[in-house]
Amino acid sequence: MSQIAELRCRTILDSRGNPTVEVDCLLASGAEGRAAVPSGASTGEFEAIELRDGGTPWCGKGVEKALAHVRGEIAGAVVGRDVFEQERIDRALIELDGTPNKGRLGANAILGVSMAVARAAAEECELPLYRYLGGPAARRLPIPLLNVVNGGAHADNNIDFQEFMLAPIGAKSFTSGLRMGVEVYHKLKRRLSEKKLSVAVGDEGGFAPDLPGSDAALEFMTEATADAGYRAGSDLVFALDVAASTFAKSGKYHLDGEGKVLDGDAMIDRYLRLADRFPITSIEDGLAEDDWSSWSRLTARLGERVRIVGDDLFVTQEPRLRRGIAERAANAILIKLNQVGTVSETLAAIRLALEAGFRVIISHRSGETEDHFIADLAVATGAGWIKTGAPCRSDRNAKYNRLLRIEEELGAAAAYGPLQM
Ligand code: 2PG
Ligand code: MG
Repeated sequence: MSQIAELRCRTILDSRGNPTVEVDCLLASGAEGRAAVPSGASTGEFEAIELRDGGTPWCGKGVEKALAHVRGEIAGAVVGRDVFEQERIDRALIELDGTPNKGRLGANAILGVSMAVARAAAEECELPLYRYLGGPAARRLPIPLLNVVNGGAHADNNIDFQEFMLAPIGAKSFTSGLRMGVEVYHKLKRRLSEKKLSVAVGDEGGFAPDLPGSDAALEFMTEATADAGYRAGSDLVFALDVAASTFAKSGKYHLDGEGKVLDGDAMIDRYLRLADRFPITSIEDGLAEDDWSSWSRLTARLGERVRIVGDDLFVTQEPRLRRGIAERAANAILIKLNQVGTVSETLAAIRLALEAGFRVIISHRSGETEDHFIADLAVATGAGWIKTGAPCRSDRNAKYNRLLRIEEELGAAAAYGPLQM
């Protein structure tokens, strides 16, 4: 009865108004699971390939080819299988695709099916997804990294760095941590308005004003934290996603907003200065995805104090993560399901990272849907950290709201934050 009977799929819209893949996995028992695939803007060069149709419909971003693969070849390989065999199903899809980057069938087609299979399996045994994926001991709610100032490829302002985040590390629970972040978010809005700066939001719900530079964004966040009655450094700390690959050209970093061109070492010096001035818990993609030697220098100089997070550097893929561990290129990894394209490979990357003592941050994409799979994934793996935008816009809050419900469900058993900070 736990056999997969049918796959259904369709185009739905993501938060940027682009089409994306949604898949339903129907079982012989009548249980079913549904999943939707997110999409990035500052996409890493080494990510699995999202198949888009090209041409004029949907401005070239249609996903009909990916959907046709789900209905055709993928259904052929998956229908009739036992839904509980996630790893074998994922392996079969990887082999069916036959390319190293899932470019033939499309990582969007493959991931939609992989996630829908996991959901259907959880439904089949009447367990919440975090319990199905994480087992009876899963009880750890993540610390949210709330992206309250948006720049880079996620906004049309002049800020070079892509994300400025608040992390309520001093909270006792996810619910109270989220509340602290929300309070600071609203105080920040007021501060920006008072200075006649824009409070229009970027792709991830954070404010996107024009500012003189990254220091100014962090100064505003420090002030807003105090306005809300909290201490920056103990109640809340800050995190950055620089997304440096988006402005790196031939070994140089072009900070157009600030009118500067820096080399890897000058970028590292800059992070040291920022970390001296502000309580920064992590710096993601501070350097470009192919600048491995600078990454190792950054980790050597700052890794004791600050988590150095590889996103575009690792693209949730084990081989790149293994290299990063060996070369001490980072000490943390950002996890995105669609960078690798299956649930099993994502879980394997998380396991490897945790074994290596890396911090693990489960992440959304800048193009999201109402799907909140990653909230359950964060609890299932006990990662202890999640980044899913500002506490604003329903595509972002779908994840935070799901975590509120999970915390309620877990009751006294719930824990907040990672086992090791
Ligand atoms: C990132 C992500 C999510 P995108 O760089 O970490 O914030 O952005 O999905 O555009 O790659
Ligand atoms: Mg990133």
